[in-house]
Amino acid sequence: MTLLEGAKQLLTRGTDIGGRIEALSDAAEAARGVVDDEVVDGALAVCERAAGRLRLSSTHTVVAIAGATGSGKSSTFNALTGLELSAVGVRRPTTSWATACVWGADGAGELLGWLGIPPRHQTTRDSMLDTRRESHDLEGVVLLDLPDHDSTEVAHHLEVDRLVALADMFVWVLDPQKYADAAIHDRYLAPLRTHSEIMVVALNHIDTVPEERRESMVADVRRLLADDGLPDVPVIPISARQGQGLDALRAEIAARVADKHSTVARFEADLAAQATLLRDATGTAPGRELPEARVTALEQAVSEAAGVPTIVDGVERAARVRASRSTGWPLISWVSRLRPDPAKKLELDLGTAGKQLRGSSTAAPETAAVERARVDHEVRALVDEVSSGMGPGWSRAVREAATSRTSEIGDTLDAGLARVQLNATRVPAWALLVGVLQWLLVLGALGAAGWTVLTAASGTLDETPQVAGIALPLVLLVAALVLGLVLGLVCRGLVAGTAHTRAAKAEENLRGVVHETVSTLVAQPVSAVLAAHHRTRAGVDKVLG
Ligand SMILES: Nc1nc2c(ncn2[C@@H]2O[C@H](COP(=O)(O)OP(=O)(O)OP(=O)(O)O)[C@@H](O)[C@H]2O)c(=O)[nH]1
Ligand SMILES: [Mg+2]
Repeated sequence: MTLLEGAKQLLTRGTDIGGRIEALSDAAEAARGVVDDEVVDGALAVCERAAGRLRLSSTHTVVAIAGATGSGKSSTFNALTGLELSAVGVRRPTTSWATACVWGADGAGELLGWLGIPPRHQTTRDSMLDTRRESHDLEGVVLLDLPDHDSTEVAHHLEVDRLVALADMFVWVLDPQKYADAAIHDRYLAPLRTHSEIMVVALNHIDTVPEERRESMVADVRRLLADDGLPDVPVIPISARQGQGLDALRAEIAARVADKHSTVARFEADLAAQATLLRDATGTAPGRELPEARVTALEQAVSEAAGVPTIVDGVERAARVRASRSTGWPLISWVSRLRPDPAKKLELDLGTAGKQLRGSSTAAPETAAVERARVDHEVRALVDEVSSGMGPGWSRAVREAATSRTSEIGDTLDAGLARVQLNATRVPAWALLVGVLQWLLVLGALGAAGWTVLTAASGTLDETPQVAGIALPLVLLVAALVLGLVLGLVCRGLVAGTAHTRAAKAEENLRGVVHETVSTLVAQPVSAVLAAHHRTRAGVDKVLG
């Protein structure tokens, strides 16, 4: 079964810790590579442990007895089990491997295997055969006698750390000599301040403390625990050797085992602690999406830097000039051919579009620098807005996502813009037709003019047919000229409309390229980081409620 399946199965057990395990592991996976590995790995390890433990016997509670060497852990263990299972030694440290005693063995095998306690270190108290009252109280307990955490034996504290991470509940055994040792407070008690619900402290060797000093010593232990952030942990003075306080300790353990809450409480506390670390690393920013206005502003800056408005202008001018040359009155439009062709300038503008952004434009270096600075400014504004309130890892990830490919913008635009069909110089069919008509009118005018001149020279102009009292050649001449002029004027509006449409279409296509480029090189990478941040945020919030 996978971790997640295990977690889901838990949901059916009527608790939502499974959902929280899933939420934290999803949050951690999403933060991988952004937040410190230590935090991510810590969170995933807890998820794995919690899912592993919660799949196993829920009728058993693992209670670990931990403390310094010689504090009397084994003595306490033996006193609680009523057996001499664990060696109590004079030579320190005595206990090297954890020993387990189980009250009620049904279903405990797998749990003990998961805890890594070999069978030779396991004992079962079958409460059915046991008539002692206290044995019933501890039904379902898996009591562990741990090695010390403070001897020079590295293997000992490795074993302690391993089992401290797995136990459902702790009995910390302190003794009058060493109860204030930094070793236990700094290394175990204070870091477990989120786990106070599953802790009991036993102040052992109380028989060696004069009666009148006991109370103040217990108060001193309470004060130290409060300093560790554990003000509510019960402190029970005991003597494992003489039996004082053992009933109270047993009752305390039994009470917690009875409410069956410890197992879940332990991992709830672990999940919350890891989620807090992850939240601290993630910052206060809520999950957010890429603000559209920022992307639009960036696209605008890139468009201008690439000279899109200039190109669009050029398209409009070129389209207008080409079409008016065709539709205008030939005798006038012919003059316009003497002026430079805007299409040539358009080609030039297109050629420099991407270069401007790459910084290799030779046309106007100052303008190019200003435009590039504007693009950089927009990228920075986007990064600032998006990453405000984020932890350093996430801010860095956003900045990297936004800037790592900005140097490619110039080349990508070049390639994209080159593919755009500007359609600036193609003269529309109707304009060609008008052009033909214009030339026919010119020919007509020339014919009429010739006729007029010839007949006038031979004095026969008056003999030609008359239209409203005017000689036909003259009428035809004037009609051809006027028609040509009027046609030219009428077509101007159409030409302007065509040029405008072409320019609008070109602008749409060019801006499409800019959009695509900005999207691929900036917006999408940033959005991916934001989506991961959102997942982490949501997971962490779910765990922390
Ligand atoms: N007077 C007195 N002696 C005790 C008490 N509890 C334990 N001892 C003695 O203290 C010594 C150490 O006890 P252990 O139970 O072996 O201590 P431990 O914590 O298991 O030690 P390690 O296994 O080395 O970590 C033994 O000699 C015990 O007899 C107590 O409450 N009073
Ligand atoms: Mg021992």
